[in-house]
Amino acid sequence: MSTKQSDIGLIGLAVMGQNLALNIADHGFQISVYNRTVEKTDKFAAENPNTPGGVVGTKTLQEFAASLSKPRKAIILVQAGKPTDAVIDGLTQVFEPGDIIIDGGNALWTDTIRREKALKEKGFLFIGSGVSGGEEGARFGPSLMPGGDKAAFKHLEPIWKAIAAKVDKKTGKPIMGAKPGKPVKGGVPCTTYIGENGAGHYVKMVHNGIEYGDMQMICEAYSLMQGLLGLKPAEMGEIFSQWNKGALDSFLVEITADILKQKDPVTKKPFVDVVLDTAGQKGTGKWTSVNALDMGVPAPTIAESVFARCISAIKDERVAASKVLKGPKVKKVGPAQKKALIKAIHDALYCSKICSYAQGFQLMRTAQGEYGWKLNFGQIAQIFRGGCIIRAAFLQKITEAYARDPKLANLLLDEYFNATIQKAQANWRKVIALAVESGISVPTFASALSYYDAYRSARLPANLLQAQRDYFGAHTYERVDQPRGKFFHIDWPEAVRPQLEA
Ligand code: NBP
Repeated sequence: MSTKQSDIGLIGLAVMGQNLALNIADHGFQISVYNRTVEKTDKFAAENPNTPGGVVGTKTLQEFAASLSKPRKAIILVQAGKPTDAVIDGLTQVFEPGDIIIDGGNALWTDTIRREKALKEKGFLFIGSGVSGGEEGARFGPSLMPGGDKAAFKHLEPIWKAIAAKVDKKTGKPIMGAKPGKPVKGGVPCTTYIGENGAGHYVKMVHNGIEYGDMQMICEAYSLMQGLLGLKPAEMGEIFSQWNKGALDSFLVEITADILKQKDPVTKKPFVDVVLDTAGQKGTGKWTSVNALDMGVPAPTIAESVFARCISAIKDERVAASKVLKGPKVKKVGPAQKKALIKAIHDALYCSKICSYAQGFQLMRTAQGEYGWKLNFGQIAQIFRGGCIIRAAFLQKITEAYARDPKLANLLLDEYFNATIQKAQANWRKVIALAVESGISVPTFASALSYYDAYRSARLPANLLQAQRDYFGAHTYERVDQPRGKFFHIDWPEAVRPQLEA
């Protein structure tokens, strides 16, 4: 065992912890590791004896704490919720005031706010950092979204910058090709200090909500190509590969192309055809949608992507309903229109994606007011460009939009996104109309378009709604011919004259 004290420690040697520890060691930092089940620690340390920085296995929290240089820094990568609290409690027994605890799990941001406050009272510094990119990202470069004590982050920053994904300074494209023991050199790291207390975990949560939207939108494009054009998976795989060379260039489109071209090893049928159509979820998409409802921020496309998973999960009910509930015949599109329809589906996907991201960034914008954070949206889009699941060329456009106007009220108002939607919206509408006429469910495409149409409406039918509320509940209403903030009520049903309320 090393006599040198470690630069950092990590607790939780499951998939994420093991990979992040190796990433850190690859960058020349000595890391101490600890896991509740000691055998995992022993095995992990034994399997990785020669990393550039060195891995030090420790069997107790006391030994773990004693092995770290001061101020001690410990990353927690255990199951979110109670296990994280249990580990924090343990660390406070063996750490000293001034030491830094970093939670890299998928914590609910309000838990992070609570933990930071409680730890600060005891003199400990706390960072809640989103870690995105799954196993592969953790190993070779995740997108890292740290929030919490800024001074404490200074101690973590060199390590976070070293291990984060890197993108090319000019193109913004991820720099790939890291191998065990050989991390990529140069490039802009996909990490930046996000904001105080729970800001990092909040941004990670919204990232996941956006990810839910992206995935469902891609599924709807697939469903339309299958339903309207009768395309086979391999052919659709080729189309997604083509799309990945243009505006839709992204990790999720790239893996979709691979998946659609994949054959089932057992039956040799297209792999997607043998996968059951029921999707699971772990909760971050739901958290995003619940928070949107709590704050009154319209994020319908993200919420629809969560509901789409929910309806997929009631498979037996759907199978039974499919035998009873009738819809229209699918309007098959002939070969002459094939190319144009594929282009239209591409455009529908791109426009819907713009709306979904507009909603995600609106959420963050409102949250910063709610929680007193100062978020830099251009930088947030920048750190999403590499390492994480939603990495995409498109994010560069978001960074540029916020560079043009850091106070941009909604991404839809940016000149690039506005012009893009102007150009593509006829196709977007055509695709949704065809889907509706053919009885193909496209919840995220349709909700994105509805969001767009509502956002660009100077007058919505909420006038009638507010009148209904005044009728049955005396909820009062504002008038178009009076200043905002003046409320009226009329005595229903024999209303004669508006009467001023207090
Ligand atoms: P898991 O979420 O499956 O957690 C397993 C780890 O938690 C093991 O090391 C386990 O120790 C430890 N643990 C548990 Br469970 N209860 C504990 C307790 N009471 N005290 C101490 N340790 C406890 O691991 P993961 O999939 O690697 O994810 C780690 C974190 O990263 C999670 O918060 C997750 O949401 C987040 N995340 C995961 C991904 C991903 O792709 N998997 C991506 C991004 C973020 P044991 O070995 O003794 O059981």
